[in-house]
Amino acid sequence: MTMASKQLKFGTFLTILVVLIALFFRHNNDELQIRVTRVLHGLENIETKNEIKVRPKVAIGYGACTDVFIEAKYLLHYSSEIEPPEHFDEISTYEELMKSFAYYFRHGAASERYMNNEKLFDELVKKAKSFPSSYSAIGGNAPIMAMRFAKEGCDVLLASKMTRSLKIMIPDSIQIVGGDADRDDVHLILEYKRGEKWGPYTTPRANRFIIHNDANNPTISSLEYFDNLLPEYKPDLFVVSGIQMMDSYPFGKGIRSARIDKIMNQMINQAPTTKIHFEMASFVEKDLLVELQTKVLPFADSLGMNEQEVANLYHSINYGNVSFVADSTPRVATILDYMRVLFKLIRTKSMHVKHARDLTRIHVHTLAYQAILTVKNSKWKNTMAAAAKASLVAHRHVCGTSIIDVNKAALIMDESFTTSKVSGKRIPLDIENPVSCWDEILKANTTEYTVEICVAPVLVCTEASQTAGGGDNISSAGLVLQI
Ligand SMILES: *[C@@H]1O[C@H](CO)[C@@H](O)[C@H](O)[C@H]1NC(C)=O
Ligand SMILES: *[C@@H]1O[C@H](CO)[C@@H](O)[C@H](O)[C@H]1NC(C)=O
Ligand SMILES: CC(=O)N[C@H]1CO[C@H](CO)[C@@H](O)[C@@H]1O
Repeated sequence: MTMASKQLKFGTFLTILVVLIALFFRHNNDELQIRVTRVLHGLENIETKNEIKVRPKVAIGYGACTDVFIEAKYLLHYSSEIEPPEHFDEISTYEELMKSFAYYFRHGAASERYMNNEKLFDELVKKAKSFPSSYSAIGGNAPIMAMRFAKEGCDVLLASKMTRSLKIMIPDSIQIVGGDADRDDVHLILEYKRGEKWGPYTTPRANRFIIHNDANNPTISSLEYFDNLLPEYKPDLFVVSGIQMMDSYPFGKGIRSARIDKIMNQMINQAPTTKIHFEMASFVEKDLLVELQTKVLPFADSLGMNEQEVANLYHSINYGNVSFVADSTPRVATILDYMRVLFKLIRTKSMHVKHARDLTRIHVHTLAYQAILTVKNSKWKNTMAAAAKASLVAHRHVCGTSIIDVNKAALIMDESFTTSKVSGKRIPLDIENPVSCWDEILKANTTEYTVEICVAPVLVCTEASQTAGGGDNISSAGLVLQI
């Protein structure tokens, strides 16, 4: 055999091998796409079977801001001088900003921090706005939740103090109370994509780091407007959010405590027919977390939070310490165990609290799945549909589309999951009926409660266009089918 024909043979062999490998991957890809398509249809079936019938009334507090979005890498340039990464409760210098950003970025953990240096903050906002890719939108938990509820057909009352120019960005169907601000609070949202590199760090998921220098939001200035209106409006659902803006409170802890007392009273004063939901957020101050536990959590029927916030609440209630970052892609078993412990602890602690409500719902949203726990035969209906809807909205929001393209969707939840790290059973993900629900008995002190737990896989958006506000859209989407 000549050298040339040997090479030819080897060449042919190589070609065949490449073709085979390609076929194998294509086959695998096709199979993956079929899976994604089936899960999508399964979720959509459950979602549409349960459309909202009457026009529920929803009241949402508190606050608003202008969100300025910028890709983090444009604004922050890594330098080895910032090592090591470090967490700061509040940020006062550029160096602290870089250290904090690195701290959260390497874990892909969402964070929201107060910057007490107004001059630096304004400079950063100005610089961010100078990039053509930067854009602004209305932000804050309350307005985003309000807009989602309105989009889903609810009648909405929103408590926010904002400028007239910001009010214009809110649909007319939403009634806003809270007065006019001279200047809107700005939140600078530094976004990054999954797998992005920053210096030596690679982030495991798309997320955002938010800095702000709020003057209005921390005072919850719109609260009093609700005192006058709510008794008349009689909402079906009252949502409490935006309290994390009091973290690193600039006006003194005594004043803050008095404001939180007012929030507590506002919750207590609602009619029993009004369901109350509290939306958690990124809290880092221990004192504020303690106040949340005594003055807010006992008076809510429902709690909503992400994977970071559930870990933080668990550590703060269980051990009294704060968790700044947690696994950004936790196993289902870990999250469900947190939810069980939180349910038991909050129920037990609330037993002797005057005017306390019975916690009957916990929703945790993560990148890969939605988990909702409700007490059976409580005021919350359609838990399975709510999990499906939350999951679909998670994709729609992050991809910025209302029609899901299976080419931009990935299923990252495993083919089966365990329900608990302690004594869980294994549940396979059924792609035709993707939302898994089951009943469990949970014991809080000596009382037994039957709860329903539903887990829905998220079709993760592989081309993230927006992560901020995701949690708000998702939480509202889950609530809307349950009220
Ligand atoms: C809080 O304390 C507990 C008990 O000492 C410990 O197991 C846990 O890791 C701590 N959590 C954080 C976030 O520091
Ligand atoms: C737990 O139950 C016991 C026995 O019924 C009771 O004495 C105790 O006060 C309860 N603890 C709480 C926090 O409710
Ligand atoms: C996908 C989606 O509907 N996202 C929405 C999240 O909420 C904001 C505020 O309501 C909307 O602008 C987004 O369109």
